[in-house]
Amino acid sequence: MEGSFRQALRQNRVLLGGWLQIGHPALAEIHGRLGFDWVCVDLEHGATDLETTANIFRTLAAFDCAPVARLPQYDETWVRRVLDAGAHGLIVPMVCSRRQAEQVVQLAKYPPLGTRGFGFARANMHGIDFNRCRQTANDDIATIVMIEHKDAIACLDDILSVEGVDGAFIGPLDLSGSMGIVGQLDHPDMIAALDAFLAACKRHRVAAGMHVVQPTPERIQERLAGGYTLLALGLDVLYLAEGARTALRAAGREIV
Ligand code: 3PY
Ligand code: MG
Repeated sequence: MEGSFRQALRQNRVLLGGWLQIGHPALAEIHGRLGFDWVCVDLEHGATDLETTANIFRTLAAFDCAPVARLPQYDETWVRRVLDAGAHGLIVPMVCSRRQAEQVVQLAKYPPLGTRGFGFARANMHGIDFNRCRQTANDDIATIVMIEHKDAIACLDDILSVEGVDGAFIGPLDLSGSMGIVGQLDHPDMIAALDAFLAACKRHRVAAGMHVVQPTPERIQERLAGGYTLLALGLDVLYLAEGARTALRAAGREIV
C-alpha cells in the first residue's frame, strides 16, 4: 500500500480487509500472503488477548497488510494498549454522539492534538524508533467510528464532521437491534438508515466501511457501487465452517 493506511483511507482507495475472531498469527500469514490490504483483530466479539494481538500485528509486518483492531468497547485503556501494540487503525464500537467521537480521536492522538500516553512499546520498536513514531503517529493512525445505533444515525453529521474521524463502519446487527428489527437487514428502515449513513460519509469525505460477512461477487459489487471503500470480507470462523461443511458433505455426511 502506498503511504499509510490512514492516507489510503482518506484518499478513498478501496481497501479489502480480513476479520479475525480466532487469535492465531497463522491467520494473519494467510491473509497477508493472499494480498488483503488490512486485517482486523476483533477484540469485541472474538476472544483474542492483547499478547496474541501483538503477535498477529508482528506477523502482518512481514506483509503489505495494515494491522487494525476493533476495540471491545469505547475505552481509554484499550485505545492506548492496542495502539502501543502497533495498530495502524482503530475501529471503535458504538460511537453515538459528537462528544464520544471527539473523545475517541483525542485518546488516539499524541499531544498536542490529544492525550495518548508516551512510552516505549512495540509501536515504536520498544523505544528504538520513539522519535520517528512520535512525529508520524498522529498522521498515520486511522480512527474509524462504528455507527451501530439509531442515536448515531440521528446525529451522523455531528459525528462524522469531527476532525480526526477518518472512517465510519456500519454495524448492521446492533443498529437493527436498536431499531427493534434485529437482523432484518432488508427492512425499509434499515435501508433508509444505510442510505443516510452513506450520504453522510460522502458529505464529510469520510471513508464508508462495511463488513460483507458473506462475500459473494454480487454483494461486494453492490457495496462498492454504493460507495463503500473500506470492506471487510468474510470472517475466519465462517471460512473455516464453510470449508469444514464442504469437506463433510463431500464425504457424504448429512449436516443438520
Ligand atoms: C454489528 O453488526 O453490530 C457488528 O458489530 C458486526 O460486527
Ligand atoms: Mg456491533
